[in-house]
Amino acid sequence: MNEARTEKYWNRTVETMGREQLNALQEERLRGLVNRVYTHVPYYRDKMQQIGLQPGDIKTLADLKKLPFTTKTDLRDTYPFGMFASPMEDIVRIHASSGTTGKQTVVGYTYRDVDTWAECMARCLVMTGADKDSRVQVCYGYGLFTGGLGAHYGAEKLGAVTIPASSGNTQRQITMIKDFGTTVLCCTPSYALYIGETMREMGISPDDVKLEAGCFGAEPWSENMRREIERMLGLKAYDIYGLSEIMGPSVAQDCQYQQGLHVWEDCHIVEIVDPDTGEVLPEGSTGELVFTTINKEGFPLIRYRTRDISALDYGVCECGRSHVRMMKPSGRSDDMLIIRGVNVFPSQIESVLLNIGEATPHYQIIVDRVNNLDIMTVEIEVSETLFSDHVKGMEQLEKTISGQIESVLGITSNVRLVEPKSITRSEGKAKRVIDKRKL
Ligand code: DLL
Repeated sequence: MNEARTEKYWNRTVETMGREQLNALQEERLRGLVNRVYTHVPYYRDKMQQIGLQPGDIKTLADLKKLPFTTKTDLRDTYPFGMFASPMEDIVRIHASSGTTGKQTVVGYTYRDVDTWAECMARCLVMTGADKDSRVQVCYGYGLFTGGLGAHYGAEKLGAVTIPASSGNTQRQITMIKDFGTTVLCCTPSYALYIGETMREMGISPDDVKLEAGCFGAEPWSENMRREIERMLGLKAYDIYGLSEIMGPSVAQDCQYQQGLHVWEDCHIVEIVDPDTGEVLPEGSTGELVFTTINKEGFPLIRYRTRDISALDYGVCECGRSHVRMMKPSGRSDDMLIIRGVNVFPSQIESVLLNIGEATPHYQIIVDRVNNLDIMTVEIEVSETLFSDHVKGMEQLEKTISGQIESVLGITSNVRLVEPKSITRSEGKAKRVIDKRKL
């Protein structure tokens, strides 16, 4: 158990560290990181050499902008382990998330990395008021997705009773919430709403359960949705942000004042850049979040372009934590969709369709939210001959496509074959996605 822990903080020394000291720590760790990747990751060494940069050129935080960006494409090019900075014998965990094509983005953690991650997650849980007497039900998916195990290790580090429920089987989730006296719920905000709704259908009111707080994230959600979840579940809803490439859940979370999400700056340097030019933007500007991981061994990243749009606030927060706050991500600068917590790139669906002879490349993805659950429908034009054929063949093809989409993305979809030329042709960029969800 962490000695520095008090009622209010998990790690007071770090969480309330003065700006000067925090920046000094970041600089020291940045220098260590640059040396580490230059020595151990040939991909980074080549990139730096190409622009004539030596590790010794990076001395202060102001030098950060000399370093090249890292993008999802870099991770794909080095798939699966090419960016690891530790030998495989020191890697103890692997996670993965979807990439823009069939290949996943693979990340690796050393034992120390898993511990650092658990520390950050424990800080997030304590920010919600949780402590070792809490009962934390983790309904994020367990597996390659970072949500389940990420929240789990943090809850265990805190010393709370950890309930590894994983996602799905909503009625059973509610029975556990009730019978086990769950006080903290960790899941996506859309699943939280669904749990709330199912609870109501089961005749269970928020007064019948002991829920106090929730760490909800992995997808964008609005303030309205926050209030709705709070009303339905009778808890205080916190926004937790993260991405597999950086750490999974716990990169940032809001405190009780909910004026932005504190980014754990002893572990990450965060910048906001212009999504088009890559230029670093002044404090307060809205742009793309870029992270440099300064406290990771296995898979450290330099200036990783998240594609998430946000802004930073370095102002003093009433909670006493000095770490910068990022505003709720307001969208993305690419076409990635998050459907039931799963990252989906339209290009992944396109590649499934192109592998199926009878489908034409004209398709549209329609996303909607029905009863608080995301529903994805894929409309695809088929050839004249197939369309005039009998219905049975069409149904069979719809099933095949839906099955293949599920095997690639891991989520179900409704597939609808439509008449040739019925999908509106575009004169510019094709509008592949219609997102009807009102967040
Ligand atoms: O979603 C990690 C996570 C798990 C975060 C559980 C929070 C809770 P990925 O699957 O790699 O990792 O997806 C990362 O999800 O770049 C954002 O676009 C989006 N995202 C994550 N958290 C939030 C949030 C996990 N609180 C991508 N608000 C990110 C808005 C979020 N978007």
